[in-house]
Amino acid sequence: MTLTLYHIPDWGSSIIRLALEEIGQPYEIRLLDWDAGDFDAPDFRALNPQGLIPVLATPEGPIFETAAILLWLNERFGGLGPREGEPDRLAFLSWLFFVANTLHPTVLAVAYPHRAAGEEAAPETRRLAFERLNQQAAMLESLITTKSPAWFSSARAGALGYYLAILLRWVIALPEEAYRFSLRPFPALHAVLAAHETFPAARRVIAADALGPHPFTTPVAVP
Ligand SMILES: N[C@@H](CCC(=O)N[C@@H](CS)C(=O)NCC(=O)O)C(=O)O
Repeated sequence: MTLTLYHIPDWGSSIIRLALEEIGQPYEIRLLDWDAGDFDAPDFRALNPQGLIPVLATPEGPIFETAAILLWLNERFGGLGPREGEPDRLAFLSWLFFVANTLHPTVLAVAYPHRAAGEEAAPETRRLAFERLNQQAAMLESLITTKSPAWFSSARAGALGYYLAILLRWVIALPEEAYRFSLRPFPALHAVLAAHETFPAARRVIAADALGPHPFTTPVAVP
């Protein structure tokens, strides 16, 4: 089966690259160049009308949206979380969609507040989004400490860990120091992300995408 990931290192497609390495499924990388207009090219828009990555081309057709791709990979190949009929499936689905529908937009509002509300409202939008991000991280901290889910743990890699690893690295390394997200108040989440840095599949993506030595816990700030 040929799987092709439309990709730019350290963009959202790195989440899918981590998942593909984790399940051990061969894949090809199609590198895109945003400045060259690749995202507006008709053949790319035919795959995802939004003109966004990640997109995964599969023998069944293209699939876009991070959570949809993670879920499809898990249904098809396993290894990223509980599948239909397996224990704790409902909690896994709930938290995966919490990250996709709630935390992901919050991260984007912290990183790019002007997109959500225009330049004038950007400072207040960012301040409120930063508060929400910390509340949402507290929910994940509580999930780990009270439920110890096997699919979101230091013991094994999973869809949720890799999804969060890339999202949170963007805001930990935010150029604006006042709104840099810190893992310090969230030791259990820190431990899960630290473990995800060490898994062999992650090490391969960290090298291939040049993400740096401790990319999920202490990413280097992009100037
Ligand atoms: N909800 C989408 C968000 C995807 C997204 O925002 N992708 C960004 C990169 S991380 C992108 O392609 N941006 C290109 C642009 O804004 O032109 C998903 O989860 O797949």
